[in-house]
Amino acid sequence: MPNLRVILREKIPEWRTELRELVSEHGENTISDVKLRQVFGGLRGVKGLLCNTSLVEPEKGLIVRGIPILELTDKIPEEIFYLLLTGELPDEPALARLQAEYNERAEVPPYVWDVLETMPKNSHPMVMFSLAILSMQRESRFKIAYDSGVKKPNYWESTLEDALCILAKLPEIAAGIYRMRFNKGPRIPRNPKLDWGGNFAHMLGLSENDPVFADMMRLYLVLHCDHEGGNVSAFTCHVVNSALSDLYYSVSAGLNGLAGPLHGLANQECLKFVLWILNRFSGVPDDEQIREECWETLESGRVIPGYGHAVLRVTDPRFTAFREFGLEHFKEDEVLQLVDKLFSIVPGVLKEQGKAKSPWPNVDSCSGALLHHYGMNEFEYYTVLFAVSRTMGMCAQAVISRAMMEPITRPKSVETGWLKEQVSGN
Ligand code: AMX
Repeated sequence: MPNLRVILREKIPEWRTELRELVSEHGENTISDVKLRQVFGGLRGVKGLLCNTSLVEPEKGLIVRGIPILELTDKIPEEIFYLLLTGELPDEPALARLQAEYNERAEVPPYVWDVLETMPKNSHPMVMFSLAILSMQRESRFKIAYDSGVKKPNYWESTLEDALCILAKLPEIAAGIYRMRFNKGPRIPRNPKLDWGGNFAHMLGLSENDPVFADMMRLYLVLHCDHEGGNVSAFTCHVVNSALSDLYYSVSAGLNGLAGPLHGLANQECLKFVLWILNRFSGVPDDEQIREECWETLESGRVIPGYGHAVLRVTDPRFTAFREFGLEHFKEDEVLQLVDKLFSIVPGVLKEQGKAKSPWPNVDSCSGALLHHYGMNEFEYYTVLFAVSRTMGMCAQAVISRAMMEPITRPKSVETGWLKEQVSGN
């Protein structure tokens, strides 16, 4: 059976040659200018990072290894991880092999549960998730390999091993946190016959009454897999891993960034906003009432959650995929109906306000409505679902960075005085 390592061992030398030739022939070419305002603007638009796993086109959205995300919605997460890593979708034997590799590594060390159980009962689920991953750092194969003197060209192999070990355990850890933190009863054992996403749905304990929940979970895990290299979580993971801190350190660090309200935590804010409106009007309000509600939010200095994006300038195709899933399976759901109404009203309001560069919905605008429909009402948990999925992207990016033998990340910072000097002649 083909194996990820074999495929990567074939591809990596070609990728290295391509990059080496590019740098040796054109290393001194300028490929990006930096405007002074970008220094104060979160480096938005500054092109200085390499990432081949995915691309976010302002007018098209997420493209994974050349394939638009809307063409991947029938795939399962394992296929996506394979695609992120290798640039190809796996055939059936390769997929079976990857699933077998996950199964071999799925057992969560008992001390992880001990760590989680001693945490304060009101700890945020993202803290628990990040800490659970960090607590397993002693398992790192990269650390062992590095300490035993493995050479730089081979770092990617033990990084891949760490990636597989982490990913294999995430569904059980994440589901265990859900059940522990929200008093859902004992943990549900893993079923090795199920796929990664199906198992996660099963261990959460929400799929028994409706098998469509597992399909929704697979879709969720596929849609959130990666979003190029410069977003907060991916970039954080990249920087930490570039210091050769292993993936347990780096993924945990990346997830701490994902936990921010402007990044992955936004999905919990979105559903709160929708439920708050529903509660206030005892149902779905009319268009005028929604418009007023949006203006009230803006005038009080708050953002409308689920709208706007740092890169995208169109409706996020991932929003489209979730909306279509919801409309296909439960179009009578009030929460979904309100999400849909907001979609027809918020962009007009944001355009009229004129601040947001994109008035269109992002992925978080709809995902909560789907989770809520299936009885997952614990908003605080939503970012953990995002995190399970996004770990695929962070891990794939790290394996490739190590394969490309990238050095430690260290951009140059400057002082305000230097900036003044630069512009003083203009
Ligand atoms: N509601 C109100 N104002 C908004 C807005 C929104 N949804 N989106 C952007 N703006 C405002 C910004 O706050 C900023 O105002 P300021 O000049 O007073 O600070 C101005 O418009 C310009 O911002 P921008 O360049 O369009 O966006 P950005 O790249 O700085 O930020 C994002 C992008 C996503 C943080 C922002 O659109 C936002 O806060 N949206 C709401 C929260 C959200 O949905 N986050 C999820 C993002 C996706 C993810 O990572 N999960």
